[in-house]
Amino acid sequence: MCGICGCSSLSPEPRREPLDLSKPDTTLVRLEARVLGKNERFAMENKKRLQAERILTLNLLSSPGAGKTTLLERTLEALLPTRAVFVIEGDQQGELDAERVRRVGCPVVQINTGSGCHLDAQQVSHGLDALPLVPDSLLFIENVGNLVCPALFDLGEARRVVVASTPEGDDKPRKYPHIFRGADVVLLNKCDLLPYIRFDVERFRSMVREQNPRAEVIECVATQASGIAAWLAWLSQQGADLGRQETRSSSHT
Ligand SMILES: Nc1nc2c(ncn2[C@@H]2O[C@H](COP(=O)(O)OP(=O)(O)OP(=O)(O)O)[C@@H](O)[C@H]2O)c(=O)[nH]1
Ligand SMILES: [Mg+2]
Repeated sequence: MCGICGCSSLSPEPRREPLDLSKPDTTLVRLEARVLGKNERFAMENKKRLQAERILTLNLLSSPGAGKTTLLERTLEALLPTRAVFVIEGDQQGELDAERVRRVGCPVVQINTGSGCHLDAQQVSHGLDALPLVPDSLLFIENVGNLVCPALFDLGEARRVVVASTPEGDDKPRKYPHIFRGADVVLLNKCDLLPYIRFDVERFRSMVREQNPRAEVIECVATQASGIAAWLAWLSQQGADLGRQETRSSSHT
């Protein structure tokens, strides 16, 4: 699967069996610890840097084509008149998504992962260096379209946004649990297609709850900017919550 991290062999669940050094997968376990350990160090650095500048950072995750860039376009159109916003785009190859974001008028950097199937925290730290970031702003990171590997890699973000779309089927939260467990919010996109496909919104909502009771589910149609108001309200609440956390921690120092 991924030529960089070997993530087809990574397991996000803690291993229950004691490690038997005579078993052939010991090298894989060591590699796993090393890859994730290195990522954690970069993620921590990114987080410190972003928190110091009060930059609310959101990691956008979905399968390929669920509508992340379309949602970003609508979001940027709404926010850019009053907020400083930045975008890091992750794709295996090309600049197509960065060009779309640039057309809306937002500073953006494209990261190409080559054979890699997710962004990692070190790549994001290079992205941070390349952007003209300013304090009290917003940063969206559009991850590579993939419901599996990006769930394992903390980028230093404050919030995770999972975009699901109706043509993918209502069973995805149960089949790809890790990505849904890590979500702070789930956007159910392409709801305009509901009359034409078999998708039970209540079944989807209950499967999200099963994995992650705290994640709000927002139905939307990114192409028509429908549901965007609820998403923007959620976003502005996150900014307020982070502001309160900062005030609390600075009053304790
Ligand atoms: N019908 C419908 N189509 C949508 C909607 N949102 C996005 N699309 C279409 O879905 C396709 C993929 O949208 P993108 O926004 O590029 O999806 P993405 O998640 O950014 O894709 P990758 O970056 O390749 O993973 C495009 O043809 C969009 O026009 C929606 O709400 N309804
Ligand atoms: Mg995209």
